[in-house]
Amino acid sequence: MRDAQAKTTYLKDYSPPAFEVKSLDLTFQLYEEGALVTSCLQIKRTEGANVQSLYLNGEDLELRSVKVDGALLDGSAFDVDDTSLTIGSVPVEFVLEIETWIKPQENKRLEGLYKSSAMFCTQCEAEGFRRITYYLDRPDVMTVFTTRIEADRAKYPKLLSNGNPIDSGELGEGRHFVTWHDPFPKPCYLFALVAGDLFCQQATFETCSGKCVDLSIFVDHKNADKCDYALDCLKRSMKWDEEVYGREYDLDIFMIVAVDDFNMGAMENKGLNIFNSSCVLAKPDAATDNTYQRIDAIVAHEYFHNWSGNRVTCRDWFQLSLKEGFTVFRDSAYSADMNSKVVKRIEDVNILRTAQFAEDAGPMSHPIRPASYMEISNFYTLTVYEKGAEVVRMLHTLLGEKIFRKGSDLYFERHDGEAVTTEDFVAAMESVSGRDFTQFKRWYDQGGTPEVAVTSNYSKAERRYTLSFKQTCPPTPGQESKKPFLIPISLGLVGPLGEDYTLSDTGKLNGQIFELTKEEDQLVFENIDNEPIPSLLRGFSAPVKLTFDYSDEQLLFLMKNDNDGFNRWDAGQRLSVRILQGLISDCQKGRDLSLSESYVDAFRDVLTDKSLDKAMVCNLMMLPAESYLIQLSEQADVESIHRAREFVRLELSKSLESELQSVYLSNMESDDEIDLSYKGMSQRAIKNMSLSLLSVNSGSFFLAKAQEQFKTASNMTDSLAALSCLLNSTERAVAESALSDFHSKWKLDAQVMETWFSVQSGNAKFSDLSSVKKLMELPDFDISNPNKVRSVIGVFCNQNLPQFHEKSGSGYSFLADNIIELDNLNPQIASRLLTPLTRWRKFDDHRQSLMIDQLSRIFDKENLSKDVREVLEKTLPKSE
Ligand code: B3K
Ligand code: ZN
Repeated sequence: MRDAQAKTTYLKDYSPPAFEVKSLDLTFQLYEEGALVTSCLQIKRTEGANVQSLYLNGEDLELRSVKVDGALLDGSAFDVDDTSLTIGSVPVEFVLEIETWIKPQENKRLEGLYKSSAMFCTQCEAEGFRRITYYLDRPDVMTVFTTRIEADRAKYPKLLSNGNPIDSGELGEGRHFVTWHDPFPKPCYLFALVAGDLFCQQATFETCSGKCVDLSIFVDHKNADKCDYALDCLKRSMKWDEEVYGREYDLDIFMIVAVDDFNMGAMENKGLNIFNSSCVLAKPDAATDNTYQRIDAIVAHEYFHNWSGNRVTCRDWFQLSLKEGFTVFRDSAYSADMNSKVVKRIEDVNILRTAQFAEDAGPMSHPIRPASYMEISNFYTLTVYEKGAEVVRMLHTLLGEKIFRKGSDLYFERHDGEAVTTEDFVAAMESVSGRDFTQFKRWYDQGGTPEVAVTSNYSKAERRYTLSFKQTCPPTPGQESKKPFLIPISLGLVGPLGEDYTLSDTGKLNGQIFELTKEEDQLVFENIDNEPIPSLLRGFSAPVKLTFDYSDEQLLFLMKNDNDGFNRWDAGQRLSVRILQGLISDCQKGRDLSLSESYVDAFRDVLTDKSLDKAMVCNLMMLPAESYLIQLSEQADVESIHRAREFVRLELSKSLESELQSVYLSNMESDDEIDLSYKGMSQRAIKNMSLSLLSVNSGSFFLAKAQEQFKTASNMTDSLAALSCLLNSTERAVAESALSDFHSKWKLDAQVMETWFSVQSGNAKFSDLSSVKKLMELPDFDISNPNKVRSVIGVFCNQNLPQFHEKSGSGYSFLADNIIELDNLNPQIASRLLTPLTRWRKFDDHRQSLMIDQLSRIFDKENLSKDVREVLEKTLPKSE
């Protein structure tokens, strides 16, 4: 409904809590028809707070009783509405007891306490705890939790919560209880409860001070053989955090639970992490190498939160990037250490540039610390996470490894047990370095992607080379003009033999880093005998768009010779973008398409360069994604973008056929035992990249090899890669039969079925909208399961771009239909799914109006959730 207004929360309105909770005792009585929650709080008014009444958050709760200091309150002593319970006049210090009845079985939002298959589980971040009981649901209210869980023993033999078990026993009538106590004060968003019939795999870890920690992974019995890898990851992360950050684990036990219905990847609840099954369960025949790497990164991420998030938490949700940006920075460094630094950097930047830059340029654009929100769930974004990590990374670059570590030590020490702000984080870095980061902090509050235009001037006579820099930042919602940022630009000057010139100190350089602080500045290099090629923003030292007018030859040179691995890749990307943009324009003008020989040769060189890391070869061979090309277009022509990119792939496939075939053959594994090391994964990656490129041309070598690989693969990476290639085959029957074989083999494995769905829905050659609709009619699909929604609808709308943007607008109305349906079930998922429609400004007038029509249709829905409403209000043209 268009009239109801959602309430906006502003950072500037923050005020500290008027009450503190000294302890919280929770009792959960779990039944098949619902759960009775009794919460007993010791409350004390904050010194100096001038407030008589106690305001508590609560949603979808049935209030049974309220007692103050043991006395039952009658209805006149409190007010209760859809979102709160206010108790009129309370003493300075008192005991509050509240009983609520909730219905986890009916909770499809997957926030608060809900049922996933046969188990009870929780998700409280950001504001889910208020769906369990009335409480001060804000992260700066921290307390010690004691949780008693009662349930039927046969159905729920495992009863878990945060901290340590301190009591357990029988209750009669087949029921039992377990009581947990968490000694570390925490905000309620870190509370967790799990009850179910679960298999448990255990291991131990000895911490640096010699403490033995029991590690447990709880999963559905059918997944008992999928726990080993995550346990290994957990041990590796625990060790890494001790070695790199000096952080030791603090409780005696650490538990992970896998659940099938989960809104995101995982959740860092204190001592009891809850994971989406797809981000924790793996065995070689059922999980791809990408899944293995994702599991490693997410297990590490959630574990690292124990310090960056739990021990030191956020004062309010505007500070979300304090824990998320920092923790992504930490997990990314961990993955880089486990695999390859350069390859990890390329992967991170690729996501940032294709997806986060698009977010920065769209209607939902916000700084990493937003100034306001209507629904905080809408701010778990690439900006807060990935750009947030880039901002921490810049501090690391500016300070260097050692001082940064001193800063993080100080931050943890200074704020242990506190709920703090991003200012506190930067202040710790200032304290240890003596630097003033006032200007740097603009990164937290100014949104949008800064642009840095670089030009050069060389005087042979004076042997002088000058680089001129100019920074700007486009307007973003609510921020018309921006002040200059502090941008660390790592650079090198590359000589004719590929060597780096020694950069003489110009007074503005800190080693290889130039700190651009003004709108315009220059660097002057003396004694330069030959005009160098600048290698700029090495390692992508700042999240900016940097332009320099390179010639094709210079890019080809850097691609081969730059000493910075990241910039070798980036030179290739710049060149590919230029070539693709030319081809897109040729498509639009109806011209014949052609590719220069030197460009194809560059790919040939990469493919046959035995000195290169194989994963690096895959990245160098990768063309910029269609979504990246859309983002770079003034007005995106999806069909031409798709055609141009497919043309390049076809030409490469034809021209490099024999090289691709020999790379494929020489990287086939002989061993039956799968090698899950980085080397093993890189070898499979280069082999499957070759097969995939060969599939574009669909020759007989490809067809034979793909079919054979599909039949004989002993691991999911190879099996899925072959299947995905077979979908490109010109013979549809071949593809159909492979899909059906795969389905028969894996139909009982939910995680594998997700990949079976997405490999189809994302393939523009194989699937159009009607095939995707058919997938949704299969019994394997379930609209209330977020993973299935993402793997079919999400993948179709975000990856199968030619079909989604098909000009009748059928893709848009399909997405709108599903959002309308999902909004009643799970608003977070509905809101997230909206993203592709919010980008309507990028497309032609015809598509723009079709997309706006669908957005308006969603807006007209009765009882629209806050989540979707906020996105629509910010996205629809203002005249609406
Ligand atoms: N902190 C959680 C995300 C919670 C999202 C709530 N809508 C996972 C993570 O970033 O580790
Ligand atoms: Zn996180």
